Amino acid sequence: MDGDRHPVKAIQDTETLAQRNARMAWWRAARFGMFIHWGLYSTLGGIWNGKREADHHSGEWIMNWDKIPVADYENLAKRFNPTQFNAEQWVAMAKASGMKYIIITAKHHEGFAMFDSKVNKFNIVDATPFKRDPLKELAIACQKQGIKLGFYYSQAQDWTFPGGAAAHGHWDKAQNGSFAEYLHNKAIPQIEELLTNYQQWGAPVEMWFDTPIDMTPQLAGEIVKVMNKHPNVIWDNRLGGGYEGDFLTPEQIIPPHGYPGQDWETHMTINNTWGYKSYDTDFKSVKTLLQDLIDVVSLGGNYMVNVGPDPTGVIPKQERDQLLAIGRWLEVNGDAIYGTHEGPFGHQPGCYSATEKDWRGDPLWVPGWDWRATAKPGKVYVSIFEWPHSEFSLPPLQARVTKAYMLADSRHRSLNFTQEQRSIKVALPPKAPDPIASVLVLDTVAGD
Ligand code: FHN
Repeated sequence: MDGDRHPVKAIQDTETLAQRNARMAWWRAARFGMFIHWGLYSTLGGIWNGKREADHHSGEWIMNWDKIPVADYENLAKRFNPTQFNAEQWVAMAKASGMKYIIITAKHHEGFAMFDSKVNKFNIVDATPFKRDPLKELAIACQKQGIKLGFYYSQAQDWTFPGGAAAHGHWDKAQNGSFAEYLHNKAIPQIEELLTNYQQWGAPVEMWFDTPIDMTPQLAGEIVKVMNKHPNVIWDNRLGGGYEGDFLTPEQIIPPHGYPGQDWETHMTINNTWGYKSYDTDFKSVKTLLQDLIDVVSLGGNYMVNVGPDPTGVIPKQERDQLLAIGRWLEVNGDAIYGTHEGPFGHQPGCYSATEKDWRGDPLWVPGWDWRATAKPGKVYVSIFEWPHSEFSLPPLQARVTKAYMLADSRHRSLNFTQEQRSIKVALPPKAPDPIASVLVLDTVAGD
């Protein structure tokens, strides 16, 4: 922590380890969350003036890519009427998918507030025919269904309010203004609204800041002052101004070795966009999503998968189907994920050999383990991706294994195993219980 350099000390600068562990406990146990990017951009679905955004352009950036004038963009609000939105259904879907928390965009870079804001009229209640506050409805539904709710807030970029930052620069004179005034007159008061208006329903548990363009230590410190009034609300590492927040945020990647000793969360799109694009059907398979979840948790991180609801308020069916399939796996195998941490064997991702070459002379691809391990006291969970045709062997373990069984076997029947100094060998059943990931459990006691 570089708390000495901060003009305003953040909770992370002053708390004890025990306090930090208590603050982070729910988040570390949760392991799997849902990101929701939903805003005015959803009404465009990636198409402006009949032209599709490039495949690598994310839907929520359409205003910036197409340099849409502020007045034209603001007009979109008049036709944003997501009458199919049903908070209960969204939350039930997240829950059935095994997700323990939801982070939704309260305001993305476009500057449109998806909540009832008294600070600025460019919001879903005042500027649209919909007139409802989805964040309030979600907060109520989340509380009822036992899911945690947090808010994404684009603190620096704001493409419709004068002075808001814009990556690649402003393109409309309506955007000209002072960044500090934008922060004082819009961002900070809206963050305060978000932190106080939903408290009665237990929200938010987390603030997710992003793209800290122009955030000086001084200006970030002003937001920290507000966050300090809500010490249990955790926040990510993208506030800016040198503040590290509570957790790292690898985006669209799984760091090959995790970040040992630190809290981190990989967040990932389900197709190639965060905000809805009507024509992006390049969805990741259930196998990829599920094995990524297991991979991330085996490295000690959280995994947050994004959905992009459409302008009517519906989460696209394919997104729902993929996630619900993961939920079905978690129903059987959730013990291998929730409340676990990285496994005891380290990690061996596939890589190109530094020394060996293939027949063409290119570096040889050395496959990593086709299993991943997670652990909690007295248990090691080995999620096997490729069912071995011969004996299954694991690296040595200091702890003594007392029993081996498949998690999917409701009777937890013991499997034969041997534990030697150099390896553990387990006689697995002939057929994999699951086509994507079958969990072998090792019960352990401290080694002699
Ligand atoms: O610009 C945003 C992007 O739209 C999206 O919200 C992602 C999620 O992490 N964050 C920014 C890019 O890093």
